[in-house]
Amino acid sequence: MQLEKRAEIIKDWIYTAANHLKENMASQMTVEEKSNRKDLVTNLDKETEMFFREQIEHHFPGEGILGEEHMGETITSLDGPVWIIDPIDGTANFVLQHNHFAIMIAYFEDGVGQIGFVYDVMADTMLEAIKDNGVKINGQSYTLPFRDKPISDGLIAINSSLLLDNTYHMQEMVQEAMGLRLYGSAGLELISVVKGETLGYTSPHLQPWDIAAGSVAINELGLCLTQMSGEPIDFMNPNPVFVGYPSVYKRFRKQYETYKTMN
Ligand code: 2AM
Ligand code: CA
Ligand code: CA
Ligand code: CA
Repeated sequence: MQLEKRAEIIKDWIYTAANHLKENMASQMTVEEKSNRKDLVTNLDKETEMFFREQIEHHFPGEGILGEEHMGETITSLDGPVWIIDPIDGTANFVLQHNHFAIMIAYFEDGVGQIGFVYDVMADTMLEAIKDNGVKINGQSYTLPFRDKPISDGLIAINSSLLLDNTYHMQEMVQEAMGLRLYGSAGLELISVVKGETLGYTSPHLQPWDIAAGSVAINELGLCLTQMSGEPIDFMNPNPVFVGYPSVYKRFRKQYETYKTMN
């Protein structure tokens, strides 16, 4: 099936799932802790992942699925067709704010991102990317507002643990930038970079489902995204990540290379 056709099907699933979340988040939410009291999951995260898995198994039987909440079989390699799902990105925001969370779905073939959707549910912003076919926001073709800007001319986002521990002296990046913004959802951070609202984002431990969908848009637009070391993202394991416009990405990398042996 053509990627464009697949993308239309995925978009329908996402709107259906988003309506379910909006209808149920005020009254039907139960919250559990995962690894610690700040790492949450709700029944709605699990139901949403189950919904996507059922749709994939029905429409695309036999294709691999990697989902954050592990609601079914998982994959052992990225060979062939693979779906990477984050049913709710920004679960803490979902629980505490009922706002500022995203649904993210990526479709990969042999380890290469083909389709990526990041949907900011409450803002109703649908970021859609298809490899070699560009990026759309809410159905409109999207191009970057500028090719590049230095860190001194814009805002940046840094994961709060990197900032609090001042890992790689990351606070220096905040001093150089116009300011700091933290959204609490990797997906919304990536939308913000795509729109040019922030120039870069870094986080020490992003899972494949945190970046798979956004990576398709980032690549398509020619923005920079790698592990902190400069190695390509590993979509089977957690990654320390730098993403951004070229100058800010290079500035992050320089900071990392300067201070990596001191942390
Ligand atoms: P999540 O809400 O899907 O778990 C919050 O800073 C961002 O980091 C969110 O995108 C969140 O995704 C992600 N994240 C990854 N691992 C996390 C963890 N162990 N605890 C909380 N957030 C995590
Ligand atoms: Ca989570
Ligand atoms: Ca996530
Ligand atoms: Ca999640």
